[in-house]
Amino acid sequence: MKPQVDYSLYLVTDSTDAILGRRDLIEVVEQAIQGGVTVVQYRDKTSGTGILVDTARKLHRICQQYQIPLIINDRVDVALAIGCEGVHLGQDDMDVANARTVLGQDKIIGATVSSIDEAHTAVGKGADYLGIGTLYSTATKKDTKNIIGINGIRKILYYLDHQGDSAFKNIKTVCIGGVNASNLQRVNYQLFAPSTSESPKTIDGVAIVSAIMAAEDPSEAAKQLKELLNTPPPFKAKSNEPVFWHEKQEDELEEIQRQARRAVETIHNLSPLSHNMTNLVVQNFAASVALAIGASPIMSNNGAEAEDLAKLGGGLVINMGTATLDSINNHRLAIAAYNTAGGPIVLDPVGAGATTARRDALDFLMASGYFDLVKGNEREIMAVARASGLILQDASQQRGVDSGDSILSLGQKAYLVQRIAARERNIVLMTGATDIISDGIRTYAINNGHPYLGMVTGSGCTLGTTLAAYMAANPQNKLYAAIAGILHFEIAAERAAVREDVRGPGTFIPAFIDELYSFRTGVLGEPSGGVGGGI
Ligand code: 3NM
Ligand code: MG
Repeated sequence: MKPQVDYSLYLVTDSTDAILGRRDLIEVVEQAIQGGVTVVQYRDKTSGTGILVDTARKLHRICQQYQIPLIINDRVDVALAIGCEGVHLGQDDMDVANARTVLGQDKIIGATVSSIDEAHTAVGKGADYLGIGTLYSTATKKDTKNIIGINGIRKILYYLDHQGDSAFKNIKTVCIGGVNASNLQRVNYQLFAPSTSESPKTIDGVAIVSAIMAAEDPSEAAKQLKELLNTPPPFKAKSNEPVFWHEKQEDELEEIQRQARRAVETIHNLSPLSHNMTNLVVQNFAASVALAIGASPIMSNNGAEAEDLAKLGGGLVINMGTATLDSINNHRLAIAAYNTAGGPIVLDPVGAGATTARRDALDFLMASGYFDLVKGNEREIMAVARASGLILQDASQQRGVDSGDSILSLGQKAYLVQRIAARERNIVLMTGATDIISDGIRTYAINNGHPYLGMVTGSGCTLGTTLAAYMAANPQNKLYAAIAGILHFEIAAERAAVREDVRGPGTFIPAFIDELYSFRTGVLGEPSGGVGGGI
């Protein structure tokens, strides 16, 4: 009988000086098992066959003691010699079908895959599980051929999930490459087959070398990783999971209004920090808007400060307005800090489709962390769709940071927004005359706002400031919090625009700040344009 394997915390060993050092492999593995590792792969690229067999036998004894399966990397002969539970084969090793012939039906055969083709072949030849990677570049394996990131792994999961054949749908998967305590929860959360179905295919585990093998205390390290695996990531810990909405639309609108009123009050009561990493042009305006809505602004582009700031319980806005190597590195540090602390991050991919450098920056940022909300105009969201792997290319080159002419219909926009959100498991907002917001399940159109907003510098950026504060103060339901933030912002704009003292965009700005301010102390009225549900 083939053993049932729990792939959740998959230890891959390493006997090199850099990782094992002078410690005893068997002891380190035993400690890791005591910490909670669920399966062990003996990986040793340098020892001779005699030592391999000898060490594998010792490892097998320990594994058997704890009833943990032992898998041998590369060497079918070694696995056969010691009678352990299986092998793991790379693309250059013995082919899965041949290994099956040698080992028989009861052994576990895993295969490393980096592409849909490789996954297709490995499953077709009868692999029991796939090690999908390389997720992130890693010092542990320098000759990795393909770093495919979150997106690459999701594509493979999606492929497996959408084959008619149950062998594909049910194949077990682990990801490998650069997984450690700082990214494990996010990686686990982001790695699923992007789809709106209620049970999309997910990874079954994470394969780890250095974060356990090189740890000072492998048992403690494994224990910590296991705990992280079993708890939702900090940015989801406080939130309600999205639900499939079955209520009638009128009830839904009432509920949104009720929640929005509550969110406005919460901002007022909590005065959350809105941490802005933004460009020089809008810093002053963003700080004024944050104060006016009742939040507490901080303008800091220094990534080194982010860890301390993230602990204050606020939200972060990353504005890609000036995408330099320096700014991107600061953003990376801040993303890690907020993902760890759990505070919401709003990504504002300003002009993301305009230049190759900005596209690269967007790819880099989206690969380095989780964004609770991504907001942008039509062109920017199309660039996000490309970075997310949803479309191959933006439909057109963006000229400036302004939106340009619309090329998508309302329905197409809603579809795109919803699909990206479902893929990223976050919230996506496409701004425009009609704003479209979705958490991948629920999608709404909001018709508030005023054309003056489009005539003043930084209105988009300061909406980001507002959304970060709203989500930080209302983490239990970030979609409603974001809608409340949009309504606050846009209804204030409507009120300001019709004031007698406002004669154009110049006089609009101070009036807008006044209206943002008075709005928060009042009650959220009927949205004049209305929130439409059920797109
Ligand atoms: N295989 P760490 S990456 C053994 O991509 C191995 O196939 C990889 O080590 C692949 O957890 C890798 O220390 C090393 O990053 C993973
Ligand atoms: Mg190999």
